[in-house]
Amino acid sequence: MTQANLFAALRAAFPAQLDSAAVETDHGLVYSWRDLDRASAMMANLFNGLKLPKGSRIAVQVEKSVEALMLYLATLRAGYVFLPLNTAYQSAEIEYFIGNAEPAVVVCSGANFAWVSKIAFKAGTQHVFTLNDDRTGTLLERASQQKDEHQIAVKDQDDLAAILYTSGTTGRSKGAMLTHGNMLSNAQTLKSYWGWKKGDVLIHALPIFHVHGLFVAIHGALINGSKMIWLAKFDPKLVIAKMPEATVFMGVPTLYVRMLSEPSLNKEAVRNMRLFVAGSAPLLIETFTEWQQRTGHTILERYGMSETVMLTSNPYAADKRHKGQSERRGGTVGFPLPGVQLRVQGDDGRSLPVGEIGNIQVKGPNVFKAYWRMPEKTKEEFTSDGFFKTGDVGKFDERGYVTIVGRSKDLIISGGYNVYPAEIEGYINEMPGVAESALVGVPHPDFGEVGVAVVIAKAGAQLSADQIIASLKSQLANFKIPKKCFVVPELPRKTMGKVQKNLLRDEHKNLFLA
Ligand code: MCA
Ligand code: AMP
Repeated sequence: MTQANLFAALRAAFPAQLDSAAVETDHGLVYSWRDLDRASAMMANLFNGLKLPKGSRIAVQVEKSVEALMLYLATLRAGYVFLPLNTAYQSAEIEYFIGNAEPAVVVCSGANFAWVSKIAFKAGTQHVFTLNDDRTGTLLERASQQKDEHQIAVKDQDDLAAILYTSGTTGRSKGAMLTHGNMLSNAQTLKSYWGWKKGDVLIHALPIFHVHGLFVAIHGALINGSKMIWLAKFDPKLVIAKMPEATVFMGVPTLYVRMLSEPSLNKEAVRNMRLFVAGSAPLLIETFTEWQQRTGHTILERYGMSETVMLTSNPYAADKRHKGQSERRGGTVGFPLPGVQLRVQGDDGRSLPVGEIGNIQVKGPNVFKAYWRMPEKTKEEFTSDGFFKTGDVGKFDERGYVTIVGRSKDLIISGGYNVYPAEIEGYINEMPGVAESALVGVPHPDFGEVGVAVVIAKAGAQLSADQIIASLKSQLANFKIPKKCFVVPELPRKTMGKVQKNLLRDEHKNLFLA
């Protein structure tokens, strides 16, 4: 078997000068490439010493730190499966993920150890470690006793590297199983498509539990041997202040909106920057244009999913496949990446001509293997000829650019995080006195889109919108909480009884706009 471990490829790209800086933090700490290598080796040796079964999942819910990055690398290196979890998730959410994935190892922050370990041990997890963002925790204590050399586990390209949970329109979250081959092929494609070059420095300001921050940004820098300026949290002033030392930035649209509100964002601040990438949610044309005017840079928008990593991108330079076009067109997500097949189909399964709007389907080395332990769901989401149904709706234009015009899946993307109405409605419907509810996404100047809940009371019941929100807050991750809740006598319906969410969206569309 040839070595297809993603870590082996990343490690091979480390610069020869291992003592040079690989990561610099906002606290002034500098980690060398040798530090990344040694620490990931020590953690990998710790995991190997635990004699975990093949394919073991390592579930991680920790604050962002360089040690958390090392933990990700160690998991790949030792050949186990990384399962990142949003730090905002509360106990019911964590209980579901741990129960479903049955990880052999769970790593959490010391502050959450009591409740997380209880859930983990109940689910049969053998090992629970802690890792804090101040370089403390039992994971580091135990790893420090290990050897700092480690033989990278040999992996096939089809072997699992990570599971990313993503919700569906109905039912519980599904774990998208991504392989070493999925991620390596995507990282290599992006390295060349985005023109990564010697001397590039990335500002990393995204969370590291989703595809954008964990894969696109980290793999992009590491596979190019590029230094990262590592910010624990996004802070617009700090990012702008760091720009003169950097060349590449990646962010969800909200980050660009927030930076545009800073007077310090100007051409002088971005003088050394080479590339600004946006994705995870639609970038408004206003943001695209304002950014161009203020900085002289054209944001490169791309499109991806947890199940597929990156799918399309606006060109960085002339794209030979498309008559040498190099224009980054606002409002589009660019061309299918090299190696990715993307088609637009009608509901009847017919491939649609240029300009017609339909369902986006994709195929390629980047597309995930299956949903974790959900063969039926996996089957439903693929066509008979092997294309994955993205649930996004879009079109091609005559020049080959893809535009996403909407989604067939009931999903709200708020500040780059996905909120599934079905999940929130499920919680609201469980509350005493609630007959029914509907959650819709409406435009928001900061988050792009936010959820608004519309709730019907049972006959004779008195409901308070504030109490509904308070009750949700006690159970769910904060970004999922509707920004507004209305208790109303009835919901608009079609003749068949289906709630007309488009009418609710329309009714509330100006709620957060000036
Ligand atoms: C925070 N809040 C939010 C969100 N974030 N509300 C709605 N949507 C959000 N995204 C609320 C909190 O509930 C809280 O409300 C208040 O804002 C302050 O919380 P805090 O954590 O301090 O907020 P923040 O630090 O300002 O965070 C905003 C953020 C963050 C920086 C935009 O949401 C973020 O990092 N987003 C990026 C997500 C991301 O990486 N997505 C990539 C997914 P209260 O005070 O009422 O409790 S990967 C993906 O989609 C794919 C595949 C792709 O294509 O990339
Ligand atoms: P997830 O897999 O949960 O991270 O979310 C993936 C979804 O994010 C996609 O199916 C799209 O709906 C959306 N998405 C990602 N990038 C873009 C983009 N550039 N424009 C519009 N939607 C996007």
